[in-house]
Amino acid sequence: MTKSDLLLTSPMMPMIEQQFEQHFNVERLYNAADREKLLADFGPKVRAIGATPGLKIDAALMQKLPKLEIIGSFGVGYDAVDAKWAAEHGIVVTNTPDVLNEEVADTALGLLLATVRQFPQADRYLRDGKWTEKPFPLTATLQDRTVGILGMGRIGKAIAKRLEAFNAPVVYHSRNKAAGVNYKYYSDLKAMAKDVDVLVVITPGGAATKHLVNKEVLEALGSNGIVINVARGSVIDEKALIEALREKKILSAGLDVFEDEPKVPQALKDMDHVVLLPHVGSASVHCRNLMGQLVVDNLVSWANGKGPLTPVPETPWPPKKK
Ligand code: 8YV
Repeated sequence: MTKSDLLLTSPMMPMIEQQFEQHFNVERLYNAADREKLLADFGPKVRAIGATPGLKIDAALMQKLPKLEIIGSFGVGYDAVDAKWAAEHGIVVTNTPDVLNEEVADTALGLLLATVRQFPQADRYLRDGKWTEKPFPLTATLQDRTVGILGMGRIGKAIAKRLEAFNAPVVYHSRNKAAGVNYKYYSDLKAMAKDVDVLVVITPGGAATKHLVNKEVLEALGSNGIVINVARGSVIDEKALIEALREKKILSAGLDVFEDEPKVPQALKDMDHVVLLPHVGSASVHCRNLMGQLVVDNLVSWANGKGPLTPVPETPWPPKKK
């Protein structure tokens, strides 16, 4: 059987690239000396893309690949791929849902506890030798807080389940009421922010959610409020967040994601009342292997004529004809 041509737009885990090599003719755009030449020579044959969210897969790129049929994107979030354009042109996009739910929910809880109880700050305090002078100052607690979750999808539900075990009342906001959950629903984000002490952001990124958490929402959260973001930096207006933190309009923030990763504003790094992580929500060996295998399985299943396993909602399988 002849192998299909696959374009790697950004580096992927070795276990992914090795399996791609077995099943496809692979060309690497990410280390091409002449990107345009590679696209001109190889582009007309490309039927599949392997991608990570690091590089935008937009109309301009897809237009150069007239035979493109499928994009296997690493991660549950696929805001870097123009899925609408892909759908209109008969191209299927796959992501890696479910396999990361528990890991990202674990990270969210870890980040929440670290932020509320200031564990990273306490660690720095100990290392700086300050404990021998006096005890670390008392901190805020999770035990008197109601948590508002922005986004009650698969990961939102896994976070809510954990919060129940921590005795924290949960409410949520999403575009529509989620089926099968009994937590109080707010159709209005600002109204929810007013009623809670913690806002956990776990809604997809992209144009539809850009800067959903803005100045007004942060002000509604109030001076005891804590923001946790394990979704996408774009969901929060980062400038407004920095302003709110600086002016103590909210208490603190725990952030795993940023608007212009891996660049993090110096203003945030200079603050001691925030906890900052380098986008590690799903970054365990265990979880990343599951995600990587799902990227491979999607493309191999497609190449074997059985269709992809987890196409995104915008591009159901089988696709409409180009
Ligand atoms: C990954 C993520 O860190 O799945 C996602 O949407 O944000 C994370 O699990 C990311 O995809 C890796 O680049």
